[in-house]
Amino acid sequence: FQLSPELLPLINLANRRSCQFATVPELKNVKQNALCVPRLMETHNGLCRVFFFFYTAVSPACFSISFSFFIPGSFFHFCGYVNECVTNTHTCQADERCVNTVGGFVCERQILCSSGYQLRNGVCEDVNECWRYPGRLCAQACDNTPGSYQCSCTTGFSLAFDGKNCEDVSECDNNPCSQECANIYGSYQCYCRMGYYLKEDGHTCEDIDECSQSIGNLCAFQCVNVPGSYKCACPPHGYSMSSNGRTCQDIDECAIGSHNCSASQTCFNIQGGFRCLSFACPDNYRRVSDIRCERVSCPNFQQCQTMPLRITYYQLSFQTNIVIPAQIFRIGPSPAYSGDNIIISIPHGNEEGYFSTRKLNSLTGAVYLHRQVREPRDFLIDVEMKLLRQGTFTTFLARIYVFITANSM
Ligand SMILES: [Ca+2]
Ligand SMILES: [Ca+2]
Ligand SMILES: [Ca+2]
Repeated sequence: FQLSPELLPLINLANRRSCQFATVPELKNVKQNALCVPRLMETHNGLCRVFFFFYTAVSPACFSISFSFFIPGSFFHFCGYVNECVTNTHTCQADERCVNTVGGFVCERQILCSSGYQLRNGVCEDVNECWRYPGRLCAQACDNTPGSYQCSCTTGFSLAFDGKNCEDVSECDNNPCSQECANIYGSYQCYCRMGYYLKEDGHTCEDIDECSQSIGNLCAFQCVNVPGSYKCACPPHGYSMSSNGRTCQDIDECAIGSHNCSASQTCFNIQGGFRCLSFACPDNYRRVSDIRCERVSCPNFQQCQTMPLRITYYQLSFQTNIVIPAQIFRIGPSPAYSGDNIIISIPHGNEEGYFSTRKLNSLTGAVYLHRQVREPRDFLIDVEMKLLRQGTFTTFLARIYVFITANSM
């Protein structure tokens, strides 16, 4: 048989690179293609199908083509196929890809995906670089974006210039703290100077009210809160601050001369103040010292026994927290002789009963404060001692100023 000439260009090209030829007779009437050998024969619906392979001149490869014909018979049926994509007989556009098929070809649209995209099922899909290269692209966080990705950093870090690494933010440069700031890796810490505390917002320093926080033992008298610290204060008059800054000490007005006592008065310093005392001697007495008056004369024996022979002034100062009963004064004859006996009493100044007397022995009497004096207060008590010596009474009077002052502070 003979191939029709119009078929020859179609089989002129091959798309196969190796062939194995069966030992079957040559078909010499296809000379133009150098060689054509049947490779395989099979029966098909009573037909014998022969596959021929043609060598081509242009390419040392084979092109398969099948012929079908009857045995015996005088005609054959051409049912081969041609690769239109190779023979450039396709009609695909320049941006389309020709795909050979049995009996024809299809044109596939050439889809070129831009970088960051990949073709999947005919569409360009974004590549998730963060999933594809986990932990390799970004130092901290990787965020996929359409067509690309973006590195990001957690709070406290900023993206470095390389777009990959994260650098600690120096937050303190922007003065976020109301007082002191310490930069730390990935964060920062505010802290406060002494006397301040950091509020819950972590940024603001607030003065510590030391006075309200301590249980009243910072200052002896009064605590005054000041920003960043506290101060102790003393009463406005009569006291000065001690060198320890906590306690108040009495000002000795008598010693420093800041009192206002007259020349005839005696200044007596007490806790928190001073007193101007007058030691006047009554009629019929003469002054024998700064604190003592002596009787000049007595008109009769009776009066000599009851009028004090001597009046002596004393000043005592106690604080309101004195533990009672407290022995505050002792009195006795001087000199004393055996056989002496005394009687002690408080004829004046004890109307409210704060004081009492007791005889310790025949020669000694004592004065007690036996009731608590709650507020600072001045007393002037007369303590009378009657001395019985050799059958005769002699009276002595101790005139005692008792100043109950505020507790030291
Ligand atoms: Ca930092
Ligand atoms: Ca304070
Ligand atoms: Ca004083």
